[in-house]
Amino acid sequence: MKVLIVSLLVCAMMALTRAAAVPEAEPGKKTGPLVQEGKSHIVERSLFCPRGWTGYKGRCFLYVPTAMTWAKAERNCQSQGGNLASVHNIQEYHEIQRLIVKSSYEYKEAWIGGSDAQEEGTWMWSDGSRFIYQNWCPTHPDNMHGIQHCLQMNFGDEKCWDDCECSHLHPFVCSKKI
Ligand SMILES: [Ca+2]
Ligand SMILES: [Ca+2]
Repeated sequence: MKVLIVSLLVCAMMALTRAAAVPEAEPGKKTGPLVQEGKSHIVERSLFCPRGWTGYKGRCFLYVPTAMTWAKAERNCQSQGGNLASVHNIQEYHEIQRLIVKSSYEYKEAWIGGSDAQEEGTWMWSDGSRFIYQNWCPTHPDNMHGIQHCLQMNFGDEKCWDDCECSHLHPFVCSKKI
């Protein structure tokens, strides 16, 4: 009897796990291909991002290796339905770093969406989200020569954030909501 109950429980758990792995289809909404069992949550969300973008916790990210000014980079992201990426915790930052390393095989300096160009010292994200999490390098932001208003990531040995002249040319990372 005990064996029967245990095997019934195992069956029920397997059925529940299977149900959780397959996203529910919403009527009228195009769904991505079915997710194979064992694939991670991250991969599952990528199915809902445009080709080439990587899904992470409700947003899609794209590393663009072409070097541009901060403003041109922001416009480029906008033309693809997004903005330069905002970052809200260390996990997201590491995920973006992984994207860059995967493409360029190094921790390349890159633009993300932080800027204090509107008012010195008041940092904002270009996607309108609140600027709370910060990963500045020691002694930065320093607004050197009074003209550093754009946020480059992967700076220095610690691969942290630096405020930099917005006219510098860097590759960049876009993000948009799924
Ligand atoms: Ca500044
Ligand atoms: Ca600086």
